[in-house]
Amino acid sequence: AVALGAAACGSDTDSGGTTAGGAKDGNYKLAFVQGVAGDAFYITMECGIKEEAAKEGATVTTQGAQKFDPTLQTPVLQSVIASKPDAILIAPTDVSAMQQPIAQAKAQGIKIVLVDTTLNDPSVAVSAISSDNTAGGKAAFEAIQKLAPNGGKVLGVGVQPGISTTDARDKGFADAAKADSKFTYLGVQYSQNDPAKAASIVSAALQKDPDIVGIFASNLFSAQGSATGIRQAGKQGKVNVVGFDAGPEQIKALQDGTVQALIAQQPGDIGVQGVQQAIKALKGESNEAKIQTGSTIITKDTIDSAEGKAAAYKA
Ligand code: T6T
Repeated sequence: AVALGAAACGSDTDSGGTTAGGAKDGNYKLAFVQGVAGDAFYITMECGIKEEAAKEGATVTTQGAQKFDPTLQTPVLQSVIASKPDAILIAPTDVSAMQQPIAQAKAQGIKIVLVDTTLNDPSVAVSAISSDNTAGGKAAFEAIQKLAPNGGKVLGVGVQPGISTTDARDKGFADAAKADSKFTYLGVQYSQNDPAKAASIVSAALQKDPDIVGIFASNLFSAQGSATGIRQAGKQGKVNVVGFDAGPEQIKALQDGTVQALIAQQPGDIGVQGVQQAIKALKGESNEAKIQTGSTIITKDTIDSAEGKAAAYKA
């Protein structure tokens, strides 16, 4: 029972509910609410969720709004609540705006697991699972330090304030850049998760400061657009670009030398652990309130290694 538009996970991870005799503890109904639809990061996470759910005899439905926006995610969540799942795995699109809508799900007796992003008060959830995003931002700066040992101007291309993950990455990068006197931190500009906006931010910044040595783009769409901006400015290989995530376009930009390093998260693992925590809560077992998953830096040198290939997201 593969739904239209279902993620192509590379193995049979369909958990369409055909659990004849396989369900262990009651055919749990899980719902996954993505930060946004059509994002390779959440698609890869969905693969991990389905894989683990299938092992448990649980069913999964996946929904995401067309934009990374709490005003669009809220009605998606409300319709998911109305479908009465046992647990919801959700990537909240804003640390404060999604607090109340998620509390409403909890009030209906639904177990909540936060995957990827979190809330100002994550206690509404049984578990919150994410990458170490502050460390990821710092690692991005360290990659630029290696690529541009003489220092210079560096720019951040973020998404929008209020997203726990990208805010932490931007801060990790900014703090590390400010701590190295060889570098001048030019601040962060926000793409609103729109690659075209990220491209124009980069073009304009390179016109204003043609001597920029490094750019850190803190998520997939910002990084994709930053690469476009670099190409438009004819600066491939002249400015060091480090992007978070490892979507298909990003891998291409790394291969063709527009981007120098990617910090790949482990969305599949976040999904697997999210399901495990949801099932534990449903069985009345104890939860891990906070789980941090790993990341891998991919460069041109490691892109074709087994590790590099495994780190690439599923489209
Ligand atoms: O970087 C991921 C995710 O971790 C972040 O919260 C939002 O953007 C992505 O989904 C990539 O587009």
